[in-house]
Amino acid sequence: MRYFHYAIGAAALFAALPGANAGTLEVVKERGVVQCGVTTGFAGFSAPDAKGNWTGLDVDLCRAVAAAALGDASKFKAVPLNSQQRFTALQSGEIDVLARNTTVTQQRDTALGAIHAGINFYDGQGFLVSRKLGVKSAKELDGATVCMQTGTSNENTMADWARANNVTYKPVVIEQFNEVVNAFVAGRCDVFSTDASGLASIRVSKMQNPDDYLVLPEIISKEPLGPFVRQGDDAWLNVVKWSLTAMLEAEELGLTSANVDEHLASANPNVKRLLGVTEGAGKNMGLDEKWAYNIVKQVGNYGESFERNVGMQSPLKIQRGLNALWTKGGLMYPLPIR
Ligand SMILES: N[C@@H](CCC(=O)N[C@@H](CS)C(=O)NCC(=O)O)C(=O)O
Repeated sequence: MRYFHYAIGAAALFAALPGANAGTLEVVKERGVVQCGVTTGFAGFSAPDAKGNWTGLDVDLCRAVAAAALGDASKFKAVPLNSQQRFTALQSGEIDVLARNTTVTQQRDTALGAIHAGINFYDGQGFLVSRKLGVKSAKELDGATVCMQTGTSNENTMADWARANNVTYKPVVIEQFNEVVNAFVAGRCDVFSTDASGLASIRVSKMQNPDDYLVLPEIISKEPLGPFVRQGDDAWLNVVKWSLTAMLEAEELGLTSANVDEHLASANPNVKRLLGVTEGAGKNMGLDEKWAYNIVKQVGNYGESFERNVGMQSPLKIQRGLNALWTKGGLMYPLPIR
């Protein structure tokens, strides 16, 4: 609970300084680098590779923002943050954007002084168990010990679900991600509970034998994950929001990193506006007219990013599901760029 009081205190402090939150785009342009808050290492979403380069679905959002604001997707710095540290890092100005499997909740969007800039992954909370436990459904979890990470929405969701379903459990809540994983592997808890995407990631990247573990079929909540910025800086909020939109719109229009150059000659007015052939969208945000072209060319569209990082081309093998475009039965509905 101390975390929330401290965080709200920091938010109130920021609100007390007029204009203290404005001008992130100018600061970023001046600095030449986007400071992007990510996890301490969460395969598929944000993790360093063997060479220390950060990759993942969330990292692609950092890259897209850097491409839009600075014309170069490599001009971002990944700032690793655990679940507990992330909002204070945003409030203190240590990062410009938080792009880190963070659930959009009313409290975070209000009292915490943060504001979400879209949804880049629709998720829900689930359970990971060792097959040895012999459990096939969450309904059999009565009396279980449940590992969770401090400062996540997962703690509250678990408590609500258990109460509603008359399940008793013992929480084991640990601050550092690797320590929660180790506690689970060592059998200090029967269950690991977090976002289903996180469980898929933990299972394939952290368990020595992924097949010894099972993600239970129940999803107990809505966990819409998205990037956050500070409240009170609409210009910067727009840069992040429309960078994500551009990745989705590119997918809807069939533009990829491989074919975007051919599409510069397209007669489709939506393509022309997105790629800056028809000017305006860039100027509207104080960005170069090639802002979205640079995103698509250097990062790719949302579908490319999804498949390469968490989808069928990745070890996680997550289906598009809710994260498919609205034209394909999913929830991804990019707002019009015009
Ligand atoms: N979506 C949830 C959970 C996000 C979260 O922080 N998950 C943990 C996994 S248990 C994580 O990413 N840990 C990585 C780290 O702390 O570096 C939230 O926003 O609270």
